[in-house]
Amino acid sequence: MSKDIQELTGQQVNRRKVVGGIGAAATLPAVAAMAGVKQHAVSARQDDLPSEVNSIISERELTPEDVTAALETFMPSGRMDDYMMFSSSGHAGMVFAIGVPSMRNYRSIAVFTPEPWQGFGFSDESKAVLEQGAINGKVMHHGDTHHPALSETDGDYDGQYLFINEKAHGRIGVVDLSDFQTKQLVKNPLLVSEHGGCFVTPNTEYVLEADQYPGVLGIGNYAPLSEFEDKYRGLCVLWKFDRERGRIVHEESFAIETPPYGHDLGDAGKGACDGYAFWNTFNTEMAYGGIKEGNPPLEIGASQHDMDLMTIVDWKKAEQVVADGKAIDNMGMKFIPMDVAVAEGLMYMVPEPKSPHGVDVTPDGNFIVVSGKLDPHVTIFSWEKIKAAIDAGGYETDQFGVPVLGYEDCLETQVELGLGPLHTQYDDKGYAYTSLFLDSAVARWTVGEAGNPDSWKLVEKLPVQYNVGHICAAGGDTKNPSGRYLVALNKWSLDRFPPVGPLLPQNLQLIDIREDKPFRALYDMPMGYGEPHYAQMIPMDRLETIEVYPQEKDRVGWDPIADDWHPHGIPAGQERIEVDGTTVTVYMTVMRSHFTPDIIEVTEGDTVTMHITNIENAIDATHGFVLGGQDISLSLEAGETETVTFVADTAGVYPFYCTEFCSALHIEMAGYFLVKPADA
Ligand code: CUK
Ligand code: CUA
Repeated sequence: MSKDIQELTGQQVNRRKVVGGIGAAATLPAVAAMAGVKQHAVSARQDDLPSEVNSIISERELTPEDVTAALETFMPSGRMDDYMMFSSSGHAGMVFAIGVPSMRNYRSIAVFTPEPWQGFGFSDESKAVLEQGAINGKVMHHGDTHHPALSETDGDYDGQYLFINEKAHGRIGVVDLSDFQTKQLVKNPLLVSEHGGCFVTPNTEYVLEADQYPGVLGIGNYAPLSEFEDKYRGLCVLWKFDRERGRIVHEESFAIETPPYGHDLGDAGKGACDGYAFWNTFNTEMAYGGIKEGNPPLEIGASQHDMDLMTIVDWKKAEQVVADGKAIDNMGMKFIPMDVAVAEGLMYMVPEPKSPHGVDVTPDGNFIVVSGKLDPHVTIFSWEKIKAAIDAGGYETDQFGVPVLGYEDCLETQVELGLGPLHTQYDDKGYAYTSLFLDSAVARWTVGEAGNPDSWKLVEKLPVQYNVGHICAAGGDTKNPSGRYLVALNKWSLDRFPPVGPLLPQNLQLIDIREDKPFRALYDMPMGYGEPHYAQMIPMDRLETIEVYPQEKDRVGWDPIADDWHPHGIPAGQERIEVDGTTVTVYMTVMRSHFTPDIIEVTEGDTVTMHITNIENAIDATHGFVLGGQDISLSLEAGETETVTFVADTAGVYPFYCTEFCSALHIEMAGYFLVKPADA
């Protein structure tokens, strides 16, 4: 390790150049201003740094690459990251908000599952959100989140909303990014599980998803597997988003019936192909397993054909078909039957290499890039050619009568990248990046020009650790990606981290994709939740969040889920307990460091409703409320009102207390909930 620290750390070199340029008499703040860093960042005595840094370098046996990677990702306390990445949490049904490049997890956002710190799923208001996602009346306590989708305006992330799909139950969650709060779940009534989503149209007119495994449409409807071809069907779903209200409108959403093929990932058209949506379709063999019945296992049965089919939906035309009253009602969902979709010319298919996974439209919308898990190429379709093939007419059809365009007619070119290509993202330098699951690598390749096959080229590959699924670049699926960082979301992490038993973390790796810098991994972020699948990254300055909930003179108590004043929010002085027979209603306020009232006495068997308002207006003045034995854990942010309703079913003495260390007297922020025996 003889390398001089000045060669190792660009920042250090810069700073010294600045010092030299302005003379030795420069003050530290002046140096800091010229170097573009905050004053606190240079408050250490500069002369001490090199030897101290050198000793850390030799102690830890760091290479020059390690040191620059450390500096690239280091955020001094109080310094903001450049980007926020919203990652799926996987089975936990949440979203994580992670800073890039520091790769620190700033927030979890409960979406599909109860989460005690946020109090999500414990208040009446948030329980009602979880109930929106109930299946057959049952509220689910897990959710398999896959694909977060940021809302877009004119094809760019606008920082207003985040949607995320849930594969196990075919649900979409709507998160408001002004307060990072889940406001709504929607459940498709036609199928239990879904996958091909969510992604948004360029102005977030619709949030799109599709089935993964076909079924009998209409949850609860039955047909044996022997009637798979006749009775089972797939779906492409367009959920209408009302941006003013910030909610999906079920009544204006619709589903399009498809053959019983599996759909995998999809993408909305933009630019040249705005108005269309694309879904990969696998298992055109319509295999359904049956190992004991003498059939091949599903994965073999579903891989017989050399080609599967990409589904193309003209959603603007579909919207018109619905407006013209040609959709029918199916279990409360507007529904375009397959024959109507074909007759109206809003659904087409194109053959594609078998077992496709990801489909990703290029930033300009001129090309559609498809990756097949069993094909070492990415296959690039030309939108111009697809459009020409659609306009030409005279189609072949599949056995369900859906038009199938000619593969060669639509193909632009193929690029051989390696084994197991899955998902593609783009940057602003004309590169595409594709994850290679089997190679455990990320490929960088050039997005070329129409009619010039030589312009499409593999540039380089970077090993990642290991078994990469999705990758995420800033704005990587938008019209305007930005090209500094890429995150690989890896499934396996053996040999990366200390032993934690047989269930290992997932590994998110931060990769430098600047053109003039080595293409390399900068940081490993183990994630003790799985499996995250996909993430989207937005410049930090596009997020505009509130700091406390709205308050007015004499008015306090906001319901974040209703986005309105809570009907039972109260200011200080109006706290009370109302008793009406066996019904007890408590109007409580909280502020540092007490609950008012702090003694509540009821009779065994009473139904108790508590409306609790945090009357603080200081940033970060959150109080918690737990009441043992009743499964109650609330998080009350400044200005918020929440309600809990329960039956005081067991006599006894139950302390309640605040769960956030809110003040020096936080431990004393407590009260007694007394339940008198009914016969006392
Ligand atoms: S699927 Cu998971 S790695 Cu749901 Cu996006 Cu490809
Ligand atoms: Cu309020 Cu601790």
